[in-house]
Amino acid sequence: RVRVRGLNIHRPIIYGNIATVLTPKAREALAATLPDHTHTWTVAVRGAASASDQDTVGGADDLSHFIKRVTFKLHDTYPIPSRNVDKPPFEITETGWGEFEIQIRITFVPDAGEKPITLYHHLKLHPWTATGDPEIPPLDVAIKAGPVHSWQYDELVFSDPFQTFLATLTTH
Ligand code: SLL
Repeated sequence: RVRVRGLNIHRPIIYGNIATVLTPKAREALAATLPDHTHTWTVAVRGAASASDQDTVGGADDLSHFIKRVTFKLHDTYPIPSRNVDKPPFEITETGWGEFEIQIRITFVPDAGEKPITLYHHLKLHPWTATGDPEIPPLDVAIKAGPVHSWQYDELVFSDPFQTFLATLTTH
């Protein structure tokens, strides 16, 4: 296994969440089992390639050629809080009532010879208010504000990559 010394190869990603207030119908459906749930949300890791690249099937947004698994560790109030996703889209959709820190562990393909990395994302459900008021806005205010997005940009850096792994990265 030959390493290409002195080379850093970067892959841009975004990770974070979108959250929306449950519709009255969705709340009704959950009323018997999870009456306190107010929001639906999706936490995800995605490639941050340009929009035009993302239109290409299997193009630059496909992280699966170097990511083997993403493990999302949710709050302990969730059944089976540790959730593995082994193929794109690397995301989990859930419902809930509260914000918490999500641990996102990225495991790379064996060929990469890279240790897993861990990212942290604060699940955001409630919209920012103009006043910066820390109070949770009432649901009718949140509905008017629309979906909440909270995303962070990062770059995965592979240093001195194995030759075969470099070939995998650069041919995708
Ligand atoms: C808080 N520290 O108190 C946080 C905890 C936990 C969120 C938030 C539902 C889990 C379930 C859920 O939204 N948990 O019952 O399925 O705000």
